[in-house]
Amino acid sequence: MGTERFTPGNIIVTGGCGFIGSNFVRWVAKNHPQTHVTVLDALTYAGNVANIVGLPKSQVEFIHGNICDSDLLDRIVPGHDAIVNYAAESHNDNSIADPEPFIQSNIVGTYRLLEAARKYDLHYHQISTDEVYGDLALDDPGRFTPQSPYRPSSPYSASKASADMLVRAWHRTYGLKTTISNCSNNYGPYQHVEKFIPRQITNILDGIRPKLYGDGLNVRDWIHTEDHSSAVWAILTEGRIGETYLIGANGERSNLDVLRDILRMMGQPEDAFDWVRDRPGHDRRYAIDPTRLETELGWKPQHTDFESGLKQTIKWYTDNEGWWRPAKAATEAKYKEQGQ
Ligand code: NAD
Ligand code: TDX
Repeated sequence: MGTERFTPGNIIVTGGCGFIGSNFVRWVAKNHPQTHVTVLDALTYAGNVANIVGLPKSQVEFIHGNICDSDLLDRIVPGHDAIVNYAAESHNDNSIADPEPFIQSNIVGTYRLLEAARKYDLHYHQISTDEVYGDLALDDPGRFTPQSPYRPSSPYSASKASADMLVRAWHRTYGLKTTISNCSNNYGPYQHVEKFIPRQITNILDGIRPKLYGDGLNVRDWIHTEDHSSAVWAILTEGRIGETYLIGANGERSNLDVLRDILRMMGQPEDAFDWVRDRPGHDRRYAIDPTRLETELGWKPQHTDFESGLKQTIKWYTDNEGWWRPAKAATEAKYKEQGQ
């Protein structure tokens, strides 16, 4: 416990051009320059190579490809010592409108990566979500723990739960060196404008009223994406093989409170938003108990002041319109069709 027992030299980070994966790539490049990173990303609507530009070419290599492509995996996996799988379709609303890509990327893709890790004897870390545990009531004193039963609600969370089950089976049956992390809601720069916080910030910048689902009392447990990255590194290098670690930073807040914070910080009246149609099957509350991560691996979040993290995030979207502008109109058109 606590002592580093796996020193990754040459890792594959799938989905490394997305929001959280690219943060991990930048984090590793900065904090562990001795580790080489091969980014494998299909560049779906959510992937953007701009998220990893400027990193040293000697340390970070980009390969454009799909995790479901086993021939490609046969070509690129040998010579690496770990796969960290961030690649996934990640948006609940999209999974409700069209589940098929979620089954392919999240389940079949994980299966192909596990097989490649088995064939070439690599460590395998699966990036998962707290949503596999379903939801909690607002007045439930409990939080999710590694013992919580799987109870996914949406096609997205069911696909992530399926992937976790495959990872567990590959560990138990084939002895693959696996770890899994289930993290709560991330926020920070480079998040796609379809997600709650960036959608509302960019709506306000565009003079569109923010949109709140249902009664707005749903609770999410927010963590800054940098803290997610440091936790994944701790688990990859020091975590017990075969184990699951929950990642969270005690950041429970209702959507209504977060939206009011954003409105206030952007100089708008706190009621300057629209109530819109609720998400079908909308999970009520997520809450993570990160005790195992803190006590076994000594991990602690650095970004513990949500208001200051939110302010920095608002500033980043305000200063980086060129990054989000290309995705904005199509995202809002899709929401309009869905009545959201
Ligand atoms: P994202 O949608 O921003 O990025 C996903 C990335 O994966 C994109 O770059 C995309 O091009 C790539 N990708 C998708 N399908 C692929 C495929 N078949 N082959 C190769 N690349 C593919 O997602 P995100 O928010 O950064 O989430 C990353 C991971 O973290 C996902 O596994 C998600 O389930 C998990 N997660 C997200 C959160 C959150 O709050 N966003 C919380 C917990 C866990
Ligand atoms: O316009 C909106 N209005 C609104 O009220 C949007 C886009 C969302 N919401 C609500 C729905 C949720 O209660 O805000 C909350 C957050 O929504 P999302 O950003 O879509 O995130 P969520 O569904 O909670 O899932 C996120 O966290 C867990 C990530 O997208 C997942 O990939 C991750 O697994």
